[in-house]
Amino acid sequence: MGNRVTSIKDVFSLNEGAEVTIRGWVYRKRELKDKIFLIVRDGSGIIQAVINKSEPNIADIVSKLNIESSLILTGVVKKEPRAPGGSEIHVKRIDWYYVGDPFPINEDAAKADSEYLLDVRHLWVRSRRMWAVLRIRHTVFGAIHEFFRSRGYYEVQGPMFVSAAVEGGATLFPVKYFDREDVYLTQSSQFYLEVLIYTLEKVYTVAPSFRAEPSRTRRHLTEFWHAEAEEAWLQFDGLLKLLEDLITYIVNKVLEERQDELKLLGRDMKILEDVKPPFYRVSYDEAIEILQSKGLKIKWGDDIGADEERVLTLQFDKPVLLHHFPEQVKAFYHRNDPSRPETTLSVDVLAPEGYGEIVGGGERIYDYEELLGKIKKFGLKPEDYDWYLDLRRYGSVPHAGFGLGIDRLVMWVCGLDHIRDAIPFPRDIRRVKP
Ligand code: NSS
Repeated sequence: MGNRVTSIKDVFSLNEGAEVTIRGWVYRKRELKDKIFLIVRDGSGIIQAVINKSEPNIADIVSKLNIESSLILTGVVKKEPRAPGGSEIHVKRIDWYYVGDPFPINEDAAKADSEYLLDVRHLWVRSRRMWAVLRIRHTVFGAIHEFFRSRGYYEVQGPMFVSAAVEGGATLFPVKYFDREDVYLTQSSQFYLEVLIYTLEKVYTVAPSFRAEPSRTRRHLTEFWHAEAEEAWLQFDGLLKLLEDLITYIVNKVLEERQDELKLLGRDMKILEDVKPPFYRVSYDEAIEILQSKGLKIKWGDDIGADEERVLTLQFDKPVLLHHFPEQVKAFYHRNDPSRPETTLSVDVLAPEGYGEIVGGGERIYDYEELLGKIKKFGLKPEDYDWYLDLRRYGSVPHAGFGLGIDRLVMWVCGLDHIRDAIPFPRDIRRVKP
């Protein structure tokens, strides 16, 4: 194992005749009369390795190898236009190997059975598709941090154990917390970010959020990754621009770093290339009109759910800023628009192509009496929100913020059908394993 090892992706820039050592896993194996072809993968890519059966000591080992057996091999680079990537390795030596059991996933058969692939997720992550998604996801997380840090936001952390709902009681997860009965997993770090703007002004966090979502859908997890930001003095227009800039930044970063992965997933790149400010701005009122004109039974005051978002966003080739929702469809903390108090200074970002909501945000109520009144109007208990109300008692300022569902964003950027393929270990009502 002492030889210098080359990453597979770097082999393609070597000249014909160079000797290389690579290490990885058998991705495909094809045996002919006089040769064995292996496709070997490592963390960086795949390459074809050719074993000549006239070298029995090598061929004997290789014929024992299964899909996903691990190995280290040394050989000579040869240019071969028919091989993936244009080069292959003619194997001179197997330096180390681990045969293991026959791999239980037959990729082609498995595609039809998504439940099976979830059962063997700990093995399915080795597939080319998951490899591509995970690399894109890595770039998305990195881009989020770069964006906020380059604009002077401080990264902060809120607790995961909390004692009150941010987004309504229906999806709260109770936790067995010693002898207490009022402890839950957090639905959002928003209220803690609101606390922290009074010391740092501009804050963000990237953390899990939890929702007891009672049904399995294409876009709901019970545990999802949430990028949230909050900013003192930020008002509605500034918030909309911030969202356009953030999403544009992330998508550009993926286009810059992850062309190969997007191609492997068959993603329509044109849609991503067109993601630039300004996004479409559609008011709730306009959305209701569009939906009614499409024949949907919906009236002013109804919530716009997944089905409606799908109809709406199939009309658009760029993200949509859907704004000014009625008071009754948005959480209590949203500030009512002073010029039209039955609506709120709220915004959802909808991804195009039918994907729908990826962000929820808005201006927050900063006046003490106004917030207390709304808590009561929504039938909530002021004592559950005592410290949140306190923020309005000491030097309150106008402020705004949002939460971006990172798994939903990854799902859209990758063009996936289901959110559970956007995260390595998805959690839903039925599944907490592997
Ligand atoms: O409920 S949200 O719309 N808004 C909030 O939680 C605010 N408290 C965030 C804030 O302003 N700081 O959720 C925000 C986003 C939403 O747009 C989705 O993209 C995502 O979080 N989200 C989810 N993703 C996956 N699965 C589930 N169940 C889920 N729920 C929300």
